[in-house]
Amino acid sequence: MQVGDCLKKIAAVNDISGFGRCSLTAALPVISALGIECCPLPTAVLSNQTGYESFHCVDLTNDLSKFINEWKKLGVKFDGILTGYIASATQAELVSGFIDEFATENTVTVVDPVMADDGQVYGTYSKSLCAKVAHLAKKADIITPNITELCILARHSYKDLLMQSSRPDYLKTVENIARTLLVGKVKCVIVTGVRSSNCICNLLVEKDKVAVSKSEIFGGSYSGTGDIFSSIICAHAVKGTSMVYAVESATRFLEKSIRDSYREGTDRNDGVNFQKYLEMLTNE
Ligand code: PXL
Repeated sequence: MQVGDCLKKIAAVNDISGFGRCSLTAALPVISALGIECCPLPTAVLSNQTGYESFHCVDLTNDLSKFINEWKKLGVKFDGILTGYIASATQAELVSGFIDEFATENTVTVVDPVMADDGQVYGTYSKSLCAKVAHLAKKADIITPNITELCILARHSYKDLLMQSSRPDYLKTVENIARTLLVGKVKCVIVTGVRSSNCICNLLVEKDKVAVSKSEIFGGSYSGTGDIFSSIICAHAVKGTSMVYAVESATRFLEKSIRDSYREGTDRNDGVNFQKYLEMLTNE
């Protein structure tokens, strides 16, 4: 490292949940393992993520601007901004303002439009919050929706899309839907968890590029995998790594973590055993 070089920084706007290995409990170790400082801007504090039968949530909407104001006083700059779970529609507006204020032309903004999974909108996401998240996604350089979130953002029927999932041109159909989101600032759409012919794919779609990273399927979906994925993507984007490599790296890391959790019989709500594999990221 040259004198004057300092560690790059990502502002991670997300909740912190005591259990579920998602949001900030995933972003902090993963981004740090990739050699980047992760600065958390917490949107809420939860006993555990909302997929469990019961949870307690302290919504930090009323404190968010105070945190942001202190960061303004510090004069901090970020190489990346990564957003995830948002606790209220008002908060989505504050996060949007945060991006306006802190994203310079050299900042990579990654919006993970957390809203839904497996065709179901999360219980804590109202219609107006989903609309605000869709608006926030327009401010990103990179977005990382799962299939359900892709359908919400592109106003496409999830049911219709799922009915086509056994067709040979399914990935092409998903690609075409993702392409409709390449507007304005958005240069890259990465659709996660696309099930196609006995494997699960992450599909990278850019103006002149498409790439697929395939992975074996182990069980159903696990909490936090989207957060681990977007954290790896944001860290690599900040490092200037090619997105094709970044998606492949995130896919391999998650495949190992998910396989380990599946073999152990981990409950889906508890997230995946990613801790054992962080070394894969520190060596990158
Ligand atoms: O991983 C997405 C996520 C993040 N944060 C909280 C959640 C979820 C998904 O359920 O409940 C609190």
